[in-house]
Amino acid sequence: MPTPLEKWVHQQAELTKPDRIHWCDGSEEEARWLMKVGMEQEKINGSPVFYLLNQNTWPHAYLHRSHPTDVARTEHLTYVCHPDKETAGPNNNWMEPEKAKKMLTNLSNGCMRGRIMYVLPYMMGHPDSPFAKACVQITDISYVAVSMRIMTRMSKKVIKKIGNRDDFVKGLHSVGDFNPEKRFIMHFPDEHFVWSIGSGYGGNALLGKKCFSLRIASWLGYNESWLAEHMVIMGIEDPEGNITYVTAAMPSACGKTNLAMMESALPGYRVWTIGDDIAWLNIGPDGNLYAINPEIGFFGVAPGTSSKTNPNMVKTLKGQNFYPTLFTNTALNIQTNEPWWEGFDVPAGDNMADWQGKAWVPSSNKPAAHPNSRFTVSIYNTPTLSREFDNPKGVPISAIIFGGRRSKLLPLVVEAFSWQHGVFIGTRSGSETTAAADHQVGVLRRDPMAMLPFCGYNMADYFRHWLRMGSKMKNPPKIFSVNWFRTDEDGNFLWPGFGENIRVLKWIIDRINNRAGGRETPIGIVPRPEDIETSGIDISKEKLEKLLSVDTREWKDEIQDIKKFLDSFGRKMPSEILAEYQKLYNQCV
Ligand code: SAT
Ligand code: MN
Repeated sequence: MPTPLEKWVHQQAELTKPDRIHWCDGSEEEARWLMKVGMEQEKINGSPVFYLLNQNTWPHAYLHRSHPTDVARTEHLTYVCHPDKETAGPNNNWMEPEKAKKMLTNLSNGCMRGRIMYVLPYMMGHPDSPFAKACVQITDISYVAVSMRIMTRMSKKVIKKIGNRDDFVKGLHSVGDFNPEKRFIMHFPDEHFVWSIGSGYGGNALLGKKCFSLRIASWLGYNESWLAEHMVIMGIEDPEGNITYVTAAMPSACGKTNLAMMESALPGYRVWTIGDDIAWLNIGPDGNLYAINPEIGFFGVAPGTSSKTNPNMVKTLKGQNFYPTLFTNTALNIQTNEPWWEGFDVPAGDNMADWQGKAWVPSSNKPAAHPNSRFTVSIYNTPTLSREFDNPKGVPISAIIFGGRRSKLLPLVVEAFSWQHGVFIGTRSGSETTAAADHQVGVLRRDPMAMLPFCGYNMADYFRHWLRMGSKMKNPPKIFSVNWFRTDEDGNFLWPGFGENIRVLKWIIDRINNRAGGRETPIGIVPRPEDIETSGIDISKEKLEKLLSVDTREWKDEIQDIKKFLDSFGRKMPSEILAEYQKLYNQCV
């Protein structure tokens, strides 16, 4: 008798018609074979899937060039197919599930002809963790199979674990013909199923990542009393050796990965990395909140990564573990056969190829690496990896931080008055756009909890779920907001950022331990200049005062904009959030 898993794989093969099926076991030998298939057999746009890079300077590194139209997540083609539109909410594209499946069945008919179907059994979370989930993804390209092996715990043991069960997490992926017109990323939350066609890019194709671990997992969390969040998890060690664990949610281009691996500028303090993208948060038997990172790799943005901005990531990328390290759409120094991107440690060479493999010179007025070029690398290479990383129970969380890029208005750091006030801060948080993405620069986009593109159900219900979670915990974490990006009148950053951010984290952990002062303002508790450790840093008192100032007159426009945003979720918006809004309004207007 075939198992439900075997039956499911067989059905997908009947539809997609691959030349053959390969069940992956996650071994090193298999990874070597996958790289070979990608270098010698499979093609994208007539070119190989992988190129071997300089193995002396970049051990186990390979370059991948995507299809030129396939360089980022495609949010407008991403759907969450709940039975009714209201459950998906105004924050998601929605299609009636049967209609979506009919359309995808047509697009998938024969889409794997001439290709290998890879069956990838993997866990999100440590296999011994009560919070881990057994998953299987099907794909038809070596790049995705290898990337999943780096990002998740892929092993044939998962097949045993699934056994005769039918409720495993399912993902069906095909690159199709890379046609952006026929590209869809469809989620069926009640079936734990993601169906994706037409793209090989990270979040569109590595279905364990944003698709399952955030969109579908957030829906599971809503129904099962836990949270799936777009958050960094890190431990902060103080000079006495105590480690405080915190999570932080930030939209892209706010330095989330750099924060997770920060090299502290304050002597005696260290940051330990647990995750840079996704946190699953569960209430433990002791009533405290615990976090696990369901992933085991980084899928990070290359441009701007250097020994100055993130020395630990550079060490990670050059690490010796056997897990191939992939560079996607970076430039290539043809002379040295090394990857290169804007902002890296060394200048561009004389003989360069851009991300599409075309000749490039520094005077070309386009960047050589794609602005969203990426690396995929094992977290086990990280010099700052926390020793709790593989702890199946996770780490106890003492603070939750919401970050954003705001040139005005928001102080360097604010502590919420309460859990409810903190949820309001998360709800109204957002970030100004940067030049890295191709939209207008400096426009504020609200992105509650940095989850707007990733919440797999109605966000008003999600806010209610957050409020409910707070009341279930014995000691809910304190909630903070941070903003490293406040500028002066001339547009210069007031705060040096990077390793100096530890000074802000120090205030946060001192607040948790009742060791630091602060002053009450209408928007929360803000440190006074003397509450921030400034030994060994050259920052004027005026600058620090400006960084920590709250001017209620400036908040008038902001308050109107917050109201407009809250209203966009309609009558489902929880009254507790509206009450917090009203308090802010009364104090500022
Ligand atoms: O594609 S990912 O979601 O993994 C990365 C990103 O585009 O934000
Ligand atoms: Mn992310």
